[in-house]
Amino acid sequence: ESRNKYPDPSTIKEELLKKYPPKVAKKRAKAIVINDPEEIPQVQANTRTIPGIITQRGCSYAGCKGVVLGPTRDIVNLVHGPIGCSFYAWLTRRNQTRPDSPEGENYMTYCFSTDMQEEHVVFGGEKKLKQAIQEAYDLFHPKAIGIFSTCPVGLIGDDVHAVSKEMREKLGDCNIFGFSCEGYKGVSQSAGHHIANNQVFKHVVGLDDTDNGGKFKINMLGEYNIGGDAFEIERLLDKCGITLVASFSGNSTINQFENSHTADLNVIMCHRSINYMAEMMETKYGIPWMKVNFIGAESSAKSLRRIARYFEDDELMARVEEVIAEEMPAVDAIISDIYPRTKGKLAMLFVGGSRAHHYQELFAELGMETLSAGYEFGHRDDYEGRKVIPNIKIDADTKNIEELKVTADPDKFKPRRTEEELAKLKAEGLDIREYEGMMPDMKSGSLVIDDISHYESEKLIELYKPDIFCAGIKEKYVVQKMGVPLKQLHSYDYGGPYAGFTGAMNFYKDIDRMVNSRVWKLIQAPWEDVQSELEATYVT
Ligand code: CFM
Ligand code: HCA
Repeated sequence: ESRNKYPDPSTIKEELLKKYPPKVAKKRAKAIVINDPEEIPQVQANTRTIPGIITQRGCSYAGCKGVVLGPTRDIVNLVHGPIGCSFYAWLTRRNQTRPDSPEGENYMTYCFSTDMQEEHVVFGGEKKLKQAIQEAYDLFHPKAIGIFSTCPVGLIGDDVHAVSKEMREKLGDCNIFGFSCEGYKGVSQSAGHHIANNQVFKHVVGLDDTDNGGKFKINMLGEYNIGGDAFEIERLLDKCGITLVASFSGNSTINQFENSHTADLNVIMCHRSINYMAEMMETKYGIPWMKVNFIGAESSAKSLRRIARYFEDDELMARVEEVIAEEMPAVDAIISDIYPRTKGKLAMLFVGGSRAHHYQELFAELGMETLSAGYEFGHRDDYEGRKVIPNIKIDADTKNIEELKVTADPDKFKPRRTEEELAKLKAEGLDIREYEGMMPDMKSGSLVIDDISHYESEKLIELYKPDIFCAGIKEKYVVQKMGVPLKQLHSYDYGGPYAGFTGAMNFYKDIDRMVNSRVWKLIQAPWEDVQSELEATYVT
């Protein structure tokens, strides 16, 4: 067993905490747990980062503007704030887009901002915001404009919702809505996801009742088309004869959102960022939701089967089996070539709120083990699983959740599946409410670390020397200077898609190249050059 050559996990945990002042060590100890899949320990998550620790986290504005609304192509995303907030969020996420026609609207490449100056911070920026909305409207005549608040907006009290309403009424044919997603709200991107979900549900979902046909109609939630992942999933759904009504929000349009309540099932890829939408759509329109995972060939097959089972249609189930049988041989051929070179290698994943779990599957398919993993901003259910924490409630990050749960016309929107039908499906082996978190899938003794600090990652790498470390751009070059390759699981570096069967094959090849390149051995890690090491001590 490869992991035997390491000190036991409690010693490693002690090492990670040793340098911290006692109060910090006490807090961090709750976020570093030694996994036991049989008896899942409780992990501290979704709490405020300790000031002074270098976190990987981002802000609420990033979660709202960048993550959830960013990949929608025909909404003008206008940032109300100083230019830096726009500039540093401009095309930094690799969400791909493919407009329906060359003339099709696509505002993704633009950077819309009110360019707030000191004058607006002092005297108020609402007038400037109205001008910016008018200007965007005159230039592009978009179907919709979203307004995103940055920190100063909340501090000076500009009312983006009132401005949105006023301009919506004035312009008449443009849906305008605001997001109070000031960066400081909540403790991470996670609060921004929630705010985005609420406002899109309130102002957009349900506006277009058109039935566009299709026998098996689903929405794909929490899939943002990074590196073209959604295109690969769409290819598979298409092949199976499953109709995608809306995608939240990879390569999406505002009309998809408006029409999304006509679907029969919501399937969720990234539960962390979009569960609120799923819950609200179930309450208001009777659309059940179910967790899927298209990362990994086996998981993709399982997800397609789950969708087919939900519809209880023999033809669909047979078609899904055919598609899997068609796709798998190419995957198996690549695995058998690469496996001997990757087997037994060790990975560590510290990413976001879902990928640090999902990508463990892909590594497992290559015979690689994940020694340690954690989310930046996941919640306890993302770690411990829905089985362990049943009936998790939507967090009350935002106050208006009850008001959003107004019930739609019961004649038009009946539950797509009654409680009895769902119970029957469950008895037959499809529990649509079931999903695993990270920890039930990880080995006993693995270290699960929430909101890992920069110091902790360096120490972990020094102690474990993994064959690959997965994180983001802020970590990439620091880690590589230690002689360990870093795979960005946010942007996929320049690669992808990694979803579905084609994606899995792309991933295997990229990882093979990275972990087997000899270049890493030529780098001298800081701990190998004792001379240059400067011992630092924390102030207590
Ligand atoms: Fe969901 Fe995402 Fe992720 Fe996320 Fe993100 Fe992202 Fe991520 Mo970066 S929505 S939680 S807030 S899967 S942007 S596409 S890669 S941290 S693991
Ligand atoms: C965000 C976006 C991000 C950042 C990625 C990174 C992304 O959190 O605001 O740190 O490399 O996926 O683009 O998560």
